[in-house]
Amino acid sequence: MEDFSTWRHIFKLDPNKEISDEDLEAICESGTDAIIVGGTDDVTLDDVINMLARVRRYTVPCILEVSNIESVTPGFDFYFIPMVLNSEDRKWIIGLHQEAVKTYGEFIEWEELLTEGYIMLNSNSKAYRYTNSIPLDDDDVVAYAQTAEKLMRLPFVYLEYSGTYGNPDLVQNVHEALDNAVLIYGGGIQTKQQATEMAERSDIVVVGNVIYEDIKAALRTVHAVKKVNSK
Ligand code: 1GP
Repeated sequence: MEDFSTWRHIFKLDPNKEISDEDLEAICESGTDAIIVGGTDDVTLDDVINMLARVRRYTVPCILEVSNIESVTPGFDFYFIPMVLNSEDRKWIIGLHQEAVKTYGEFIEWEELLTEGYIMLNSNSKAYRYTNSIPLDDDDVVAYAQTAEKLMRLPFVYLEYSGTYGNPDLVQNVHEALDNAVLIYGGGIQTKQQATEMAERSDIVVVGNVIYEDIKAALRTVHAVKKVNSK
């Protein structure tokens, strides 16, 4: 099994968005540690299967970040299961999870599942609104991260700024507050400098949107992250 504790950089591909074979090859062969296939809404089984088949031409580990039960398919290396810790709606914290276990429990390969304690931090993002997330002050964020690690013993804490660049000081504070959980930072990374700054303050940096806006800039984030020693 892949040792995700050594991962530093992940590209997130939206199964809903178009990407050319050439760009996909560049992403998969970039030296990134893994590819996450994931989106917010409108993720369909067809699109997920299509993306899996295309990424599987390369050796890079491929993860499905599960956003709905209907689009789950076998064949990924891991399944990341988000629990949105600052959602107001129990469905996003534990509800859909319980439903999925009830329906598909006997088919689940438990060791392939890894839970992410998601903390939504960009109130303008689709994911934040979609999951009925609520605003937090910095102390709340640190406490949620520690709750995820210490009480829930989740392997990942995910600071999700999707679509906007986050607050490096807050990311650093969260990182310092965690002992065991792997801290994932995602959101708004468009330059090498941003990638470096967040890599210095987290364990894994996730790069998404810029893949579709500026592929060369996206590829440059890999080296920027890899050369940083964190913690
Ligand atoms: C989204 O955290 C990821 O879930 C990455 O964010 O798309 O803004 O890079 P961006």
